[in-house]
Amino acid sequence: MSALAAAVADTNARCQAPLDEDYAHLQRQLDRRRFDIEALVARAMGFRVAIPSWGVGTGGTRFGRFPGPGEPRTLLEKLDDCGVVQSLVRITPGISLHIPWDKPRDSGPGDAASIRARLLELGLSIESMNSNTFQDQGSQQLSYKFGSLSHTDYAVRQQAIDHNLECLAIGRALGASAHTVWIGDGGNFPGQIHFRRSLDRYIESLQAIHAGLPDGWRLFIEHKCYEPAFYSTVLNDWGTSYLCAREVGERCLSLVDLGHHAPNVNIEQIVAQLIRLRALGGFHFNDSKFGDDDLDAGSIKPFQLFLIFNELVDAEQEGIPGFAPAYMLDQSHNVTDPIESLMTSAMEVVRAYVQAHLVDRAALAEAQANNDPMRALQLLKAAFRTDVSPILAEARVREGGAIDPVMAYRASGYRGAVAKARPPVASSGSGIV
Ligand SMILES: [Mn+2]
Repeated sequence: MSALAAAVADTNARCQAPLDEDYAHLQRQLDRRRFDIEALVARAMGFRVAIPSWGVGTGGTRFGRFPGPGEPRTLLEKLDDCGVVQSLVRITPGISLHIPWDKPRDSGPGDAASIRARLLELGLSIESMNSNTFQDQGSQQLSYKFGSLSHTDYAVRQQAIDHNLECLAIGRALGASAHTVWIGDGGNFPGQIHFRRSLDRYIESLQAIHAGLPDGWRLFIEHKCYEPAFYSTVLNDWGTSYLCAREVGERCLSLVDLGHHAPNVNIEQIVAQLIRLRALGGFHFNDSKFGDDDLDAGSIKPFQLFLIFNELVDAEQEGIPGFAPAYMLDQSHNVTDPIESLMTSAMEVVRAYVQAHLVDRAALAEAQANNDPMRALQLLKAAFRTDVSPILAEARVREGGAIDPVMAYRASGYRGAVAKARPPVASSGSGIV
């Protein structure tokens, strides 16, 4: 038995009796409220949120980066860490890759065949690809300093398009089915960029990428209100994203990264509007206090996360045609063990999903019809205040995971073991997009 499996068995044995007690109590409470706890366990077991390959390394800010011990140095090592997350929480089998950081080698360890074999061994799969035209890579001819897909120079735009097409080819070889484009294009000075023409060029470049999409793939475009450009950003908000997606093509959809909005923006309403417009492609979950996208999902504003899932579950239960958003974490781990942050965040996301199933939707519809805001809020709060932890733990146990993933992970000694096997490297291809 591996150290990890032994730690799961050992910690689960210690946590089982308290879990049984809490589960039985919650079952009585939910019976009274006419919710079927078994159905909720099934929902929790069926939930999926993908892990970004760059999330298993320490992130950083523009001021610095403080690497932790045992950081993965290669894609195979990143997959090993993702495998640890999945083996403990059991809802994260999907991985999102970043090119060029995760570009497979041409042959030998780290080539496409060895990556596919490792994925199979770990019970993981590649879900989506991410391009990178917000940095210059050593091998490229032209610089993205003044933009990529919207650059004024056709040759730079073509280089960025070719890079995205290469991501599609790599993703196809690894079994992915979606491609996400986030660009850093924008301006720092009034007058620097012709707003209308830069949008024209952006859309035209995306059309070329859309035309290269393999069968069955979806193209997600990710907006962000600022950073790295601080005066203007080409794809700055969800409305622009929606309108661009419509012009780009029918398989182009909007992706919502929670941290890519100005403070206090009503993200749950944006989510509902994109669902109404049949344009919601997916999510990058994280949390933020100011204007960043770096904090762990659910760590600052768990009620906001719940309200977002309230909209998603409402749409799911209504059976809206074509509603199939892709869920992924996208956050930067600067002061924690990335594996612990990813596990905790995945659990916060599924927590919000399960809590949203506890909204009495018939009563909510009645409160809305009667213009009774206090009753409406009470119904949402009743769901949000319910501690569904026993449901989540039960779902993990039934899938072979850990009742307390962080406790099991620490007991396994995994980080100490990989710290010995993986000496630090200067650059690990991690960060935030
Ligand atoms: Mn993102």
